[in-house]
Amino acid sequence: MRAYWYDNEAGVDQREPHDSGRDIPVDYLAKLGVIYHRFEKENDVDDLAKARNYKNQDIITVSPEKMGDIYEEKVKSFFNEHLHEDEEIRYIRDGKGFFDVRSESDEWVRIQLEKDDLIILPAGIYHRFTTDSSNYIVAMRLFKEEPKWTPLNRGPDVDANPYRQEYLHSAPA
Ligand code: KMT
Ligand code: NI
Repeated sequence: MRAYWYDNEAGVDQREPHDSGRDIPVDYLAKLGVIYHRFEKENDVDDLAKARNYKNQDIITVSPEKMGDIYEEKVKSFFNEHLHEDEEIRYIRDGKGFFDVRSESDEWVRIQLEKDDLIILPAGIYHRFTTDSSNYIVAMRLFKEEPKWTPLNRGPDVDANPYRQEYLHSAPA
């Protein structure tokens, strides 16, 4: 895992690093409510899932080989800024990718994840995802009961969403 400020350079593919060269420490992520773990044993994930009342999981492969024609479309849609009304846990099993989350001052924080990295994004945080230029990631997605993955894209209505408001009043630095 490595976190850094996104460079916001326009006209450069989202899958490029967009590395400003300014690193971000893991405890700053914690202030945003973003929890990071490196788990080399799947047992550790089972323990975390139990402790947080997660009961289900699946595995998604995001790659052109697996997704075929809809790959590019999927990658674009994962990159729309959105939030969820539930926390989002992703445990990377292979490949690499980027989760971008908004800082308390609304800047993009880019979090580069690879195999054995696990991230918990709190409900209500604005974020987006992309593969990197290798176009390949395998991730375990954990969920409590029903998967509640509906992305709520950023806009005035979603800014007013109670989960967004609760997040703003709890986590940020
Ligand atoms: C998300 O929330 O955007 C995703 O689940 C993307 C695929 S998981 C690497
Ligand atoms: Ni999401």
